[in-house]
Amino acid sequence: MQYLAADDHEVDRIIQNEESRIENTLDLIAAENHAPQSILEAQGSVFNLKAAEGYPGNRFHAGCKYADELESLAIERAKQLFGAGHANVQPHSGVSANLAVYFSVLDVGDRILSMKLSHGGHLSHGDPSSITSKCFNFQHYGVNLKTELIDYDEVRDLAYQYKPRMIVAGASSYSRLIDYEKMAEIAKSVSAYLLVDMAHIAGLVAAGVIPSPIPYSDFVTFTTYKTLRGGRGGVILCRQEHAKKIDRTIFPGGQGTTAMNILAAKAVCFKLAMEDDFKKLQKKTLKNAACFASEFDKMGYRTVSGGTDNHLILLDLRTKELNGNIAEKTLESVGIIVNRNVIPNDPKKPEIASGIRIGSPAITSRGMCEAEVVQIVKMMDAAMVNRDKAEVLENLLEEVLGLCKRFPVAK
Ligand code: DSN
Repeated sequence: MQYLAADDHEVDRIIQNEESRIENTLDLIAAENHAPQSILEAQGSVFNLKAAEGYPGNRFHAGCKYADELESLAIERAKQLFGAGHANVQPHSGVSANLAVYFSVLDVGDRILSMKLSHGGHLSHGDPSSITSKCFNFQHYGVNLKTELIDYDEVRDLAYQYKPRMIVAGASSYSRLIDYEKMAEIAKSVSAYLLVDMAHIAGLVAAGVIPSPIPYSDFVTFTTYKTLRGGRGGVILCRQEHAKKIDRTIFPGGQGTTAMNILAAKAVCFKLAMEDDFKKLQKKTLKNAACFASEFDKMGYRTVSGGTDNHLILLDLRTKELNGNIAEKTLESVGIIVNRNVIPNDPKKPEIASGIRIGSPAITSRGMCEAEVVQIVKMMDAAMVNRDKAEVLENLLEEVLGLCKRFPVAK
């Protein structure tokens, strides 16, 4: 990046430091991944500068010949990858995508039934702190506190009592598969739309290694930078019958010019996700997550719901007399990056939290397999147990660096 270094050495230095941090730490944040360099190149391309309001063939700016070609390609690839009737690839984020779905077919104040954030849902599923809850009337379902699985009887009972106009399925810290067929049946029985937010698991769905929500849902939203490995941004898939409403709610409803450079990266991401290597990667992502669960289990940790079917596990640290905040900071000090996370019915506030969320996507993208997961779990345990012993932590930091050097981030 020689031009940046010449124009602004401070920003250049910060970016280089970030690159080095990524290279020399183990990223276990379930919502992150290492995107191929081609994605970053597309994001940093000249399309950054193109003003393009509207949709291919119907723009409000001239000079959109190639922007149209690019967006049409991204749309076709998204539809092909997921077998969807319609795709809108313009949302700037997952939250924008969810807001657009709500506003496309609902009226302000309408009732929506979704999973509560404290049991694994997402902010944009009507958390009181989110703008979504100020526009719509949310009621929440959670997990059964014994099994820590979604309680479909509760979902059904709430749907009958509450009569929502939309049901939202999908989560940001739920490690199990969701029964979309059951969710669709419940939604249909109360004449509600079904939205599935598959942001976390889009890569696993694209690769066909876990079931797809597409056949059962009216709307599916996702982001492209998590398991899908494609850089930042959101997407909406829907049945053809909702296409016009979705498109108009995104533009001119909620967004102006689209981010054509991000859209270029999305197109690349969808192409790469159709390749065999991507399928292999997603299979390994699942295997590595399962390995995290079984290794922590062997070491006496409690995994929420007893395991995982996807790319993440949620560890309940109460049995170790530890909280999420201390664990997150301790692990960061040895170069292992996780986020503290509430567990269902957590007695602690989110700033402290009783758990940590651990994801396998990024280390799997670095080529790590189960042998490395076993090593990482041992290092994590050693760090958490010896959190007050500076010498142990220093040695662990060296061990993490060694592992990072053996598995460089692929370009
Ligand atoms: N939704 C947030 C998470 O799961 O961490 C960020 O994408």
